[in-house]
Amino acid sequence: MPSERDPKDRQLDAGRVPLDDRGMTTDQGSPVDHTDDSLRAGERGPTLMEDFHFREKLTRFDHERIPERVVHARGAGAYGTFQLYEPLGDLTTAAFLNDTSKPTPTFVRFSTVAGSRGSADTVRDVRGFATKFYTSEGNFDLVGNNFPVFFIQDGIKFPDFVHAVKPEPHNEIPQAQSAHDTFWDFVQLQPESLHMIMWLMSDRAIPRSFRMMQGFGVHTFRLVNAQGQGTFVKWHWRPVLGTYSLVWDEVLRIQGNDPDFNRRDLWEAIERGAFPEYELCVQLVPESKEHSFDFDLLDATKIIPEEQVPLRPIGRMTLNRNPQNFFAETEQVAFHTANVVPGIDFSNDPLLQARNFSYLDTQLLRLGGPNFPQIPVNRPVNEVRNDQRDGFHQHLIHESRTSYAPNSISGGHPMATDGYKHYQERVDGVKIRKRSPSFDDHYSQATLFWNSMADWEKQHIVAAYLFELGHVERKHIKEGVVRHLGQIHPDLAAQVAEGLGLPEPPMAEVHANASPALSMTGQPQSVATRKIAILMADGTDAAEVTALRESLEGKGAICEVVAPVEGSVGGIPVDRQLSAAGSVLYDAVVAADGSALAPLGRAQFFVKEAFKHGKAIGAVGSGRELLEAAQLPSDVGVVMGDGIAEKFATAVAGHRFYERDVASVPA
Ligand code: HDD
Repeated sequence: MPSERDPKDRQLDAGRVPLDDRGMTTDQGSPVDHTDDSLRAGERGPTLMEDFHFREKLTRFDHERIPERVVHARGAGAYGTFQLYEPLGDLTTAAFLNDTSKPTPTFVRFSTVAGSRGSADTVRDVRGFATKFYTSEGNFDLVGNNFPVFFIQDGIKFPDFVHAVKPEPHNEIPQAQSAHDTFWDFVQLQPESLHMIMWLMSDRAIPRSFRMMQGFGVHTFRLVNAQGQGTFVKWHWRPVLGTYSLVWDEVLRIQGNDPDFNRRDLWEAIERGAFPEYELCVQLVPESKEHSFDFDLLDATKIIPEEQVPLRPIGRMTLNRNPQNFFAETEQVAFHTANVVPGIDFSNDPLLQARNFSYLDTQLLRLGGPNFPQIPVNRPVNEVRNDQRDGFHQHLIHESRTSYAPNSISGGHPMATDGYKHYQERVDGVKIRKRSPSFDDHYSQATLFWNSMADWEKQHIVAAYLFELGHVERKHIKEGVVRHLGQIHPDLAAQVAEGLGLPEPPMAEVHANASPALSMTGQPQSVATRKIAILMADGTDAAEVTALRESLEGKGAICEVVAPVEGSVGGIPVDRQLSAAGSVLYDAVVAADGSALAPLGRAQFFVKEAFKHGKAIGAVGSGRELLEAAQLPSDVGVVMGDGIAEKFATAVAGHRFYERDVASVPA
């Protein structure tokens, strides 16, 4: 727990129900003496209507569910704090971006987009990264994703896009997958989606952890200073641990081993005190430079390359507290792009404008009426005072005898005072249902993305296209997508066409520009919070294992002993039984025994699978025999012998050895 409780945490106390030893009551507070049998006429007779406890209990149960979010239904949340580095008064009046003396409380919800509430975490999908800042001037919601661009340019296409990616309407198949006909039909007919699709086919779509992914506000927003001067801004979250991903084959297996993989990882890290941290950065564009790019700042399918406008770090968020009740907090939290504070404003991005309608609208349905801002997780920390009244689930008792303005009876209160001022932008235009020609280029930045990838990233992108289009039944859809790939890059198009057994499409002449910041190579490296399985069995040299383990744990790694039988091995407690553990739940493996484990197919598979997924593998003592039995070649990231502690730690910190040739490894 953080040493000092923040204002949001203290405010939540009013809604908290501590567990104590007082007796059970009904919802009306009447004591209950028996809850296991309904009231009936005779031991074998019918249940009586009079049994109010029975009726209340069943009714409450029947009404437990609320509609899941139409997108981003599956998510996990955490509270945190945001600490500003230096006042930004030259750019914005926002109080929380000017006051460095105290941190701003936050709540973050991470999510997948397409799947239902109970779907697996590790699917190929965009991840939501929504942050509520509880500022002294009200809530500011930064409702972002882990990709900096989006599928469509105008929010009026959002229902079409979501209908296409969701399970197909006749049989509700497939769950939480984009690998099906309707999604790719939408893509081939809507080329504005192609840049986003490049991100979706990359490993960015399968993050190792919510703690190891970036976040983006996507749209161009506006900061406004005290002089009323505007500056365009793009918001970025940068994870302190670096941006890392899983590999596709691993993802498929994690879904069975632990469908809650990302949610559990976040929860456990916070419980352990390894608080996830993200740096908030901004890209700033003066209004005078609005038209100095070869794309439109209002087009949400485009990035501003970091090499063109560098990121300026402005503060750091630390997630330090898990919610106490999933439904009350994580399910009921309600984000809205239009929740802004003075000094932060919108741009005319048509996607953002649509969102500014949609989020409030959806919360009214999902949370059952207009009083959802009173739900504890949604309440701003500053007091709410206005003439809004009544509605379902009103919790407040307004004492004022008036609820209109102006009034003379209540002294005119509450009075509109100095507050949010919309940016003074001159707007002039004819009513027209048409996109600006500056939104027309759908290929250049998809090419930029491809050009910026390392070889292993390109291979993974090709493999992803083949997996996805391999699940598409209609040939004309595959052909349509491949035609677009010919406009993105001939190398990409040729490989995908070949894999699908299709002729090469017409190839465009493409540019060779790259933005190195788009590649996931060169991330900060650390062993901290990496999960390592130590495979042991009776006969393991416990002293050698203990020395390695202490060294790794000293660097912040999490080691778990995996053994064929629960209990302990050589006095070291076993954390997980081999038959209940998959290598895919770990970042790296140490084989610490050979004689007992080498004959076991499951142990051999464990190390072989880890090898296939590019993970660091260490061997101590007779552990080498297990690697031999699994026929593992000596390769990069397979370490043993003298100085293993340091060598292995360096290998684990490197995340994955993508350069290994694993195509023929049969795990
Ligand atoms: Fe959205 C939820 C992010 C476009 C309409 N969106 C939602 C969430 C995130 C995003 C992170 C989950 C919030 C939570 O955890 O509760 N959405 C984005 C981003 C977009 C985007 C980064 C593009 C840049 N969204 C978008 C458009 C529309 C919506 C264009 C509609 C016009 N989004 C919604 C929604 C949701 C939602 C239907 C579902 C549940 C909710 O809002 O609270 O209103």
